[in-house]
Amino acid sequence: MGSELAILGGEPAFAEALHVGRPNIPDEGLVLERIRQAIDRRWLTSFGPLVKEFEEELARQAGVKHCIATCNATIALQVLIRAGGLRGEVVMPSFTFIATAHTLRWEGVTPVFCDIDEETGNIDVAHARKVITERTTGIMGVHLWGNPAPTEELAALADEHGLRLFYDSAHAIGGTRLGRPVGGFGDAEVYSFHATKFVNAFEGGAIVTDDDALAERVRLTHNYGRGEGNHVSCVGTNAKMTEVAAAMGLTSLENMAYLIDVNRERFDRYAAGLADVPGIRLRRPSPGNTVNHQYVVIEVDTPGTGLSRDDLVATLQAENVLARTHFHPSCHRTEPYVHEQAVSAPLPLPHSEALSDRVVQLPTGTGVTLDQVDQVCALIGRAVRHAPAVTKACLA
Ligand code: T4K
Repeated sequence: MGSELAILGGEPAFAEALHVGRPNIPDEGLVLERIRQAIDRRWLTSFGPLVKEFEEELARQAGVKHCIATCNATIALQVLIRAGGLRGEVVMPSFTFIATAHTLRWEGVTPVFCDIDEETGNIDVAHARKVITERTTGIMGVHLWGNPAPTEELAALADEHGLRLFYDSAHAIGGTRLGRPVGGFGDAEVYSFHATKFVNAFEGGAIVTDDDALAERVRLTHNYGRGEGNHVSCVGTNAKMTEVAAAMGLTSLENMAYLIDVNRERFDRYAAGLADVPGIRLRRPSPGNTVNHQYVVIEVDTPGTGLSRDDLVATLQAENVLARTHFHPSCHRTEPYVHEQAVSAPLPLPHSEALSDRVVQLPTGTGVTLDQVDQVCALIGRAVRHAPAVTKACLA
């Protein structure tokens, strides 16, 4: 690494981009063998043996009776919202990926945004309580960056008001709360297996639930409303997972323990490398939680660093470190919801806004070496030490 930061005129530290979200390829040989077997069987989609095996393993791992695999998590959320009978308004945290809100809107439900606890990044249950109205039919919790939400408090709130409780668990497979695995909380949870996710199926999702009746409606809804003998009993869509996706997903799932170790090693290395950088804080799982460490997230405290979050990101990107700022802006500051404040966000959401202005995601996973983690930490340290010059360069 040269001595001058690229943003100040030096050479970029990395010749090739270091991505956030580089897929983990579990065991390439086994993935290809499974795909070859699927081709040999001439059974490529529609409840094939690999999808069934993947579903069984996901349900076992979550400690629930049912799993329905889907083509992605966005469709899985839509299917669950419809099959679960959500109508009117649903309370959800604003600080999440836009898909959580859009899937409700797509199903004709109004997402009512509530604030988060900045420490955990998850829904502020006291605020959620305040935005419940007579039109509310459910709560959509999110385990942000894999850190499980306050599931006990949310269950109590949902019970008190007779609401459905679902979780968008797109980030969270492999995590636990108070010793219980993610996947078994609320009435149902939804995983994402997008290429960038901890368990990767190219694209994919799944709904896990212990509720027999809900599972049955989800199964119908994700297959055109058709059940036994192709009898159609409700409106449905095509949300099925393919065998190719399941080949990757299953192999990825089998490697989960190894992938958690890889991620944790990188997380610990970031923790050591950033410990003495003023104004930079590495986010950690909440007490009682374990996570898959797929997301390495730092917070930039500008009074401490002398550098804005966006200028730090620009500095890293100039070095070919493609740091990201998910989830900025929060959903309630995004179209179309930003123009519907009276309905979807009746109160200000200062904590969502503050956190979304401070966070940066850094590269991790099998695509990033420990040496590269050290280099990224060194670049962040150097950017902070040269904050006035970096700020000036970013203004130019
Ligand atoms: N709920 C939550 C809380 C979510 O975060 C998401 C999705 C969902 C629901 C919906 O899940 P899905 O319907 O996707 O299953 C990405 C992902 O598409 C999305 O899955 C994810 N969350 C969201 C946070 O980010 P993009 O468009 O910003 O990322 P993308 O695909 O451009 O990739 C990001 C980086 O990863 C790139 O810089 C390059 C790298 N990459 C990506 C892919 C796909 C690779 O190196 N190889 C690859 O194959 O949305």
